[in-house]
Formats: sequence, C-alpha cells, structure tokens
Amino acid sequence: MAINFMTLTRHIYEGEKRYPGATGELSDLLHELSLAAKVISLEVNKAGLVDIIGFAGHDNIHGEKVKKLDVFAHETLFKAMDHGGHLCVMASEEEEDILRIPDYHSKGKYVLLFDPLDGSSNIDVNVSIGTIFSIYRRVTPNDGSGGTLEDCLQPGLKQVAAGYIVYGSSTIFVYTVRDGVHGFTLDPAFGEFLLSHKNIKIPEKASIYSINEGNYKYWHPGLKKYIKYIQDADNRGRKPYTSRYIGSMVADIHRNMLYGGIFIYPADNLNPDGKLRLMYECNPMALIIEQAGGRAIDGSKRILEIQPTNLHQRVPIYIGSKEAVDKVEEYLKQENQ
Ligand code: FDP
Repeated sequence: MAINFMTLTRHIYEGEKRYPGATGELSDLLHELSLAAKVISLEVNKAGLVDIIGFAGHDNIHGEKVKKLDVFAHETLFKAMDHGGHLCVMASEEEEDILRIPDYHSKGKYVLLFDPLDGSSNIDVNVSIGTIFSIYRRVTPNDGSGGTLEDCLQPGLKQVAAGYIVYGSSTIFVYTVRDGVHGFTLDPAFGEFLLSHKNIKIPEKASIYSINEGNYKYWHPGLKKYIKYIQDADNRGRKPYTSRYIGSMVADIHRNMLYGGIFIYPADNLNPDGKLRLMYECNPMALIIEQAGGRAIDGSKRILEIQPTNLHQRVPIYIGSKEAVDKVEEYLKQENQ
C-alpha cells in the first residue's frame, strides 16, 4: 500500500510556493495552530478520565487543579500562538475582551480569532466537539505595536484563512487559504495530520437538514413552511431530507459539507439574533462553505458581508448546499412580503 506523505505541514508550505510574494508567516501560523490542535485533541481524548482522576475545578491526584476542557483549549491556543511574532492581537469566544500579545513578544501583521471548544455541552457525553479559527490581516499600522479591537472587527470577507478541527471518531483538521478546502486526519500512531480530503466540494443538492426542532414554535412562518417542504417527498421524485442534529456546529457542518445538507440556527421569537457568534463561528464556517461551493446567509444577507460591531455579536445562520440555501431564502422572503 502506498504511504501518504502529504502531511498538513507539507501541504501548507507547498501551497505557499504558489504565491511568489509570500513571506511564510501565514504558513507558520497555520503550522502553529496544528500543533495546538494536537495538544487539544490529546486532552479531549482523555476527557472521560477526568471523572476518575478528579473533576474539573477540583484537585487531581497530584494536588493540581483540573481545568475545564474549554478553558484548557483556550489557554493552549493562546500559548501556542502568542510568541511567533506574526500576530498583533487575538480574540477568543471564551474572553470578553481582545487578547493582547504579551509585551515581551514581537507583534506582526496578522489577527487571530478562535472558538477554542465549540459544542462544549457535548464534552461530558463523548460527542464530537471542535475548534474554529479565523485569520485576518491587521488594519492598524504594522509598526511593532499591538493590535486593537478595530483589527478584530472586520467583515468575514476579509479573512485570509479559516479552519476548524473536529474531535470525533478521529481528529480532522480542515482549512482554507481561499484556495479550496482541504481536510487532514490525525494519525495517532505518529502524530501527524495526513491529507484525507483533498479539495472538498459540498454537493450542490442537499439530503440532510440540521436544526434544533425543539424550538419549532418560536420559528418564523417562512422557516416552518421550508422545513415542511423538505420533509415532504417532492414531486420531482426526490426523497424527503434526513434530519441530523448533533448540536455541535462544527461536527454538523462538517458532515453536511461531505454529504450535502443545510445547517440552520435561525433568529426566532426566543433569540431574535440567533445564537451563534459571527466572529468565532459563523464567519470562519461561512468562508469554508463558500470555498467548498456552498452558501451562508443570515436569512437575507451573505454572512461574509456583515460589518461586525461587537466581538461577541450573534447572527442567525443558514449554511450549506447552494440549492438548499437558495430555497430557504426564497421561503423567508415570501413570508416577509
Ligand atoms: P454549545 O452550546 O454546546 O457550545 O455555539 C454553541 C453551540 O453548542 C453550537 O456548537 C451548536 O450548534 C449550538 O450551540 C447548539 O445549540 P442548541 O443547544 O440551542 O441547539
């Protein structure tokens, strides 16, 4: 059997050669992110053992405090990324304010936003969770100073790279530098991410829908009608869509991207702005899905065109196969007329 030597690191650095002016800084950032992903993956795989060696927040057998996994993931990412000299500022879903690069490290031209552990309500029950990241170029002068909130509050269209890591039956690292979407599976035997999903394209037609149907009574009438429509066998001989909802955005979207589907977290009477965060969840996933040939909207507008006003702002999201997003958009529009 031929051995696959296309590691994530090699893929990143070979990709860089296609851009003659590239300084290699973005490649270094992605490589550092992959190291953090390996550390988090290892810890996620040990999560169940916390019950045996000590609960989070309590002392473990060594008399040390056991950290909650989402706090661990946040700290790991920060520590893995603060010293490379390529970033001027970071922001994390776990922290209210921007994360400054410590004074003793040099500052660079990039900005990193991340959701360290998405789907955290699934941690304790062995269900897939993920990390999401997004990279921008700074907009303030690159003069050696730290970045500001202004550097973080850029529309998703300005992302130079985005990616996610799913910690599932295996760990997979998916990324884009706006040149297609590629997936790498972690080989635990020798600790490398190996190319497993080359140039991912989301099927144009969907067969799966993912939404929390427990919120049905709060939905917009257009959304209720759309869900009825996809549940009916339609007259062109297509089967009704299958419902699949993990409740872990990264895992739900990853599956839908491979099989064809739509993921929805709408605005409703309970959550008028939806639930998911624009900067940490929706923008990076929207760039990835668009790069894979799909669409992502907030109901009427393209997610990537939204001008953010707040680091933690929430937006409704309809994301996935093009045909399905076009259709739901049509239903929402009809009901608004
Ligand atoms: P969680 O609350 O478990 O962290 O943004 C967080 C998120 O998970 C997404 O990953 C997931 O898609 C969504 O919330 C699930 O929300 P509901 O429980 O309301 O369905």
